[in-house]
Order: sequence, then structure tokens, then C-alpha cells
Amino acid sequence: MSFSVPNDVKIIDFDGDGRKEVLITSGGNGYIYQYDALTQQFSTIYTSTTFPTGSDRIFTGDFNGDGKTDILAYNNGWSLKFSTGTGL
Ligand SMILES: [Ca+2]
Ligand SMILES: [Ca+2]
Repeated sequence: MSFSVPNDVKIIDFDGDGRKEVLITSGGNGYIYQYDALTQQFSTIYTSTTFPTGSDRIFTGDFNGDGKTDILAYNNGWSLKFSTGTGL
């Protein structure tokens, strides 16, 4: 991870495997990072230029009960996107 000043950071379980991922918004982009215990580094598993972005207010929860953390964002209106485990 290489952001000195992210807009927002959330700890989520994006793929529902019980290990946490890191959701970061920075400027016009959104990223999800997963920690790899073998390499001891974070790697990017999701990148988007549309959702979520740094201008969104981010709320997280497993809204559909499938074990994967979903993302609710507010930016001149509400948007809810469900995690598929690899995307939104
Ligand atoms: Ca996980
Ligand atoms: Ca879910």
C-alpha cells in the first residue's frame, strides 16, 4: 500500500473467508488489499475508478448475509453494492 493520505480506510471481510481485507479510497479510486501471510505483504485484489471513490462516504456491512462485506456509499445519493468475493 502506498497512500500517504487516504480519504477513508475500512477493515472488511470482502471474500467472506474470515480473514480481513483493507478497503481504501484515495482521490478518484477505490482499492481492496489482502494480506498474504507467505509474502508478508498486502496485494491488491480489487481496483475501481468508479466505486467506491474518495468523494464517497463509506459504510460497510454484510447486508445480504452471505458472509462477504458489502459496501454502502453516499455521494449525492446512496449506492449499495454487494461483494461477489472478487468484485462489486
Ligand atoms: Ca477475507
Ligand atoms: Ca454480503
